[in-house]
Amino acid sequence: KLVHRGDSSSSRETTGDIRRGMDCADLKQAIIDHINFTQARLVSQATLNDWYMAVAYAVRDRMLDDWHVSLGHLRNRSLKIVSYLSAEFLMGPHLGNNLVNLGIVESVRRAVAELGQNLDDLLRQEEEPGLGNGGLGRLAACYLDSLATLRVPAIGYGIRYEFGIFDQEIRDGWQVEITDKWLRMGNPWEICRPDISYLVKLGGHTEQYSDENDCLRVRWVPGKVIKGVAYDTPVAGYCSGVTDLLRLWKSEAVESFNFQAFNLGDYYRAVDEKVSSETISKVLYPNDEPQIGKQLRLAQQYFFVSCSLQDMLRIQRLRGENIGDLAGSFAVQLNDTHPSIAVAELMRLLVDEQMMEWEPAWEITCNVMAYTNHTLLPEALEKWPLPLFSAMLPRHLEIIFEINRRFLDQVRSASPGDDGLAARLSIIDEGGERYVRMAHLASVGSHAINGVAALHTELLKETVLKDFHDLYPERFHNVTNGVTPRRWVLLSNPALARLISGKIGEGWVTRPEELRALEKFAGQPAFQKSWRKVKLENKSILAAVIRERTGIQVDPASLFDVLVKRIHEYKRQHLKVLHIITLFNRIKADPKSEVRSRTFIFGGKAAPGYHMAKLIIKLITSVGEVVNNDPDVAGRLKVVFFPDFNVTNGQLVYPAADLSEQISTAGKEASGTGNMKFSLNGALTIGTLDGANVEIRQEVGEENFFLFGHTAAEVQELKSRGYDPRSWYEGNAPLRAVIDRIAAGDFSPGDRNLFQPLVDQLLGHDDYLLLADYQAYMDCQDRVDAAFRDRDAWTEMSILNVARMGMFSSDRAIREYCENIWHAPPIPGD
Ligand code: Z2T
Repeated sequence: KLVHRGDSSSSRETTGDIRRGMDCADLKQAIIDHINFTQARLVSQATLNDWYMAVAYAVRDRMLDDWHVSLGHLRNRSLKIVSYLSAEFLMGPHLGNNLVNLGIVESVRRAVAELGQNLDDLLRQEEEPGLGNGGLGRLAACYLDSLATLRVPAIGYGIRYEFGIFDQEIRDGWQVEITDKWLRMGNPWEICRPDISYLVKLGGHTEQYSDENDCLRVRWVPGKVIKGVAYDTPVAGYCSGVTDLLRLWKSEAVESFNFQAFNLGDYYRAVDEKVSSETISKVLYPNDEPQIGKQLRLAQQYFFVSCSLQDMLRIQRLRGENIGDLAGSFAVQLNDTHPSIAVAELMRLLVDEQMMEWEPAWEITCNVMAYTNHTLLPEALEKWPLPLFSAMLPRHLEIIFEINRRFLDQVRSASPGDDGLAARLSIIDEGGERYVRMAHLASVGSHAINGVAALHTELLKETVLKDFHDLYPERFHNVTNGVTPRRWVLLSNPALARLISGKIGEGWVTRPEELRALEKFAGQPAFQKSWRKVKLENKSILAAVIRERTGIQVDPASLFDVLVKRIHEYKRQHLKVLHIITLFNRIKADPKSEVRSRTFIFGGKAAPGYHMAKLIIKLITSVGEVVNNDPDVAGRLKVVFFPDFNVTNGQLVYPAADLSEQISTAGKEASGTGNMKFSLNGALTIGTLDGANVEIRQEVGEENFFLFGHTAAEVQELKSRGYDPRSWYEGNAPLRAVIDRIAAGDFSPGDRNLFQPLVDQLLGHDDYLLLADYQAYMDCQDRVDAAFRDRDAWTEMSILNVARMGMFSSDRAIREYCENIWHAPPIPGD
């Protein structure tokens, strides 16, 4: 029960009871209370999960004081609230992160130990909320951590998927998808708020009517109404005193009105309604980049956007402010185009429901919205066929037509006669089947548009959004992505964190530019030795887990060469496979040839419908099967596919890597964020000039980065000249030997043609230029081998990498958003 603290010296209303106690005795009592009264178990009967739940609740209790104060600031009119709209939040396990950010790891560890439990065992009990596909969802999570750490009032708005990203198992070398049941044991971190709920309309038609002033207005008569209920999760900043809010919407049926009147038929219809309403937030679409135009996906997007905007209007009223001043209270960030229907929905709420005139409503909308683009891949740009769109959102289509009409009028008056330009800029794609282009809607309706790495932003301005850049150059910004050093170093690599803090103090956690102070120890033998010891220990821990999950025994002394990310042709996991087979061929040609010991670790999920990606997984496991058991290889090469790569497993993998593989075709990876996590943990990067690799290399120094491959400009040039992969194949004997071995079925005994589609793609089209980058990649890998032989020089490079990674903290990125895009100051104090 929350008790008002009767302390007149404090105007803060807090919980004021013992649930704030952080000392060991308080924590122990709190945990036991939760075993007894929340889990309803006797301590003697408690399961491991009961202990986890009890600790989680005890920790959550301790977040509430800060949370109440922070939520109070949402009503402070002088503060702007950042409203981060994202279809995905890949938060990862909460318990460990909250312990780190509250600064209570050691006290909770002791309390738990005194109760006869082991904290690490309890941490492993948590099922991670996998409410995202990959980089985009994880970025949203890192940004919430930084917003709270920087004391910026913020709400992350999204969907409470009942089933997040599938769990991956590997059977017979193939990916098998298992339903993610993360809520199975309950979720101690969320608080259901049945009183915070909104109605969301779908389908139906529109009607015109005259209001009391004889103004023509539009009414949307929906075919169906559903309800969104808020589920809140506190997000604690790192030692900042601020706890922000992640608010996820669950869809429910509206209570059937006229309850007494229903007959049996109505009852069953009501049951069907309930099921179909709850479907909306049922499952995350597991596709990362290619968009799939499914109706339910559009319903999900509209559902969470409408709830979130209605919630913002409610908060605006709570603040006692006018709806007309919305842009002074909120900065809405659209995480890619997934929430871009917000532009039309805010217009509808303002014009149809708040009865505002079009022009002021449009000004508010543009001032509130900002749009982040995360990809240049044409197949990933969202567009919705007009019939599908108008069937679900008839009013929004009218509003979009009106936005477009006014927009194109301006375009035409600025560039008279240029019909091509108007057609290219139009929100509606009219070249054949008609579509709503969501990136255009987001760009027209936002005051700021940003890419996620310097190269990406430049390419965005030159290609996908070129016409918009010509029209509105001042709207364009770059904000290079960042990752939180709290989860990705402090929590996942405590030994490294301790070593660093022992040398330079703990300031680097929030001021990572202080890591530069490590530079002067980079050449020091004693420090290098400790550095290597930490890395070796992390590799041993990973080796044990690999053994347990795959049965493969790997040598922690070997070079750990790691490629973990979603499986996609543009990310070129199969280029890495070509490298492995090349080494294998060298050994088979001469078993005594010197091939250095390496462990190749792959991880990542393939979209269930992406057959080539699934075949690449099968290729990796099949090559592993042959290489790992070959007597001539004699254990020098080990190929591991680590199943179910997710946040939890990432925390284990990044700290154990020697070499980070960032080998996408230049111009294709918008930023990458795994590249940052590796380098922050002391891995050296082998990579192309793509995404944030460019800036990482600049920061760590080109002598500390293994660069290879065609540049984005060269890729374009090659393609425009008519790229012919077969000539690259024919002109390179080792490459030919590698491809021929795959084509001959050497890795697919019993099914010679298994990998034929892959071989055909490489020799026929090779859209991602593997063959053109092959030789450069092999040569670069040979340089890696030579460098790894010199242990001290390698260690020095590793230390310098960490020392110079400060700019890739998500705190830096969030400061840039706050200053350049949101104009949102922190909460004063502290
Ligand atoms: C995604 O994770 C990314 C881009 C998308 O475009 C969709 C998803 Cl689910 C629509 C990734 C980019 O591929 C990656 O380069 C980037 O680092 C990440 O978003 C965060 O910006």
